[in-house]
Amino acid sequence: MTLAAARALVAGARSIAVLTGAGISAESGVPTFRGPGGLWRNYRPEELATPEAFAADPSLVWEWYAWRRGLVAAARPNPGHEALAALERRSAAFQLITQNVDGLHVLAGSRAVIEIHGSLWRTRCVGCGEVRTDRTPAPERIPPHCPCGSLLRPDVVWFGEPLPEDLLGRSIDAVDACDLMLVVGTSGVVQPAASFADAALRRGAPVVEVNLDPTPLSGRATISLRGRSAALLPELISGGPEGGKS
Ligand code: BJW
Ligand code: ZN
Repeated sequence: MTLAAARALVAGARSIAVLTGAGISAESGVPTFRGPGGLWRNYRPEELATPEAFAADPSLVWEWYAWRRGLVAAARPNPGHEALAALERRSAAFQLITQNVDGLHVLAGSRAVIEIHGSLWRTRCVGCGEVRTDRTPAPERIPPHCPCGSLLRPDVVWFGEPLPEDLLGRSIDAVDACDLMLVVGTSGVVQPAASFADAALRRGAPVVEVNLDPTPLSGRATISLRGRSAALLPELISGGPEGGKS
């Protein structure tokens, strides 16, 4: 019943904004941050994803990122990523905003993707600021250095750091323009992404949440679907031109 109502919202939407989090990649074998499997060598992600942790022990933080790069390099997009790529192809206006740094949405064929927390596959020099693509599963030396002699860091957004202004602005524009928002696989506790759904709801746009577990958004979302995104997203988008066959 709720799934049917959510499918009708998706089928009738003209402008869709989607926010994804780690849960959508969980079924590709990429660990989430919070909950089971989120720990690495007994560290909580919150202890590692900070500028302070990097300043104190860049090798430790790089070893965590090298481990994650190895997992993601072996991972493939799952039917959840693929369903969102298919939804984009048949939508008049569509913007995917992801908090994930794994690049799996692009690999699945999504084009309108904003990676608001950066990418595992880029480094940034803390000295000269040069940003480079680096697709090696692990840096040759840990911690890696720039030719200018300074340390390289992952080009991601850590706690206490601002999100890139242009990406945040484009994300807010998409949320402000949408007539439907999907929120998939995020615990909804990390700002500013955690506020996007409320901005859509305040304007009267319906918000459909897809998550294994309840989140702070669940009580406010127009429809909150409980289950695995790799199973629910293909169901949710079926009924349109690409999904009508099932
Ligand atoms: C499934 C599933 C399946 C599982 N199917 N579902 C206002 C109020 C309070 C605090 C703040 C505030 N504004 C800013 C802050 C501070 C801070 C913050 O939000 N703190 C809170 C935690 C309290 N925010 C920041 O610091 C941000 N910066 C900022 O706002 O700057 C302002 C500023 C301006 C000017 C100068 C200086 C500063 C930056 C936040 C950066 C977050 N970075 C990380 C690391 C990125 C790099 C990396 O990946 O290593 O981003 S932390 C981590 O959390 C990562 C994620 O993108 C992010 C969100 O996690 P996500 O995706 O929700 O994952 P999980 O694990 O939490 O949840 C998974 C969900 O999936 C669960 O719900 C499961 O149930 C579900 N699930 N399997 C469906 N199969
Ligand atoms: Zn440099």
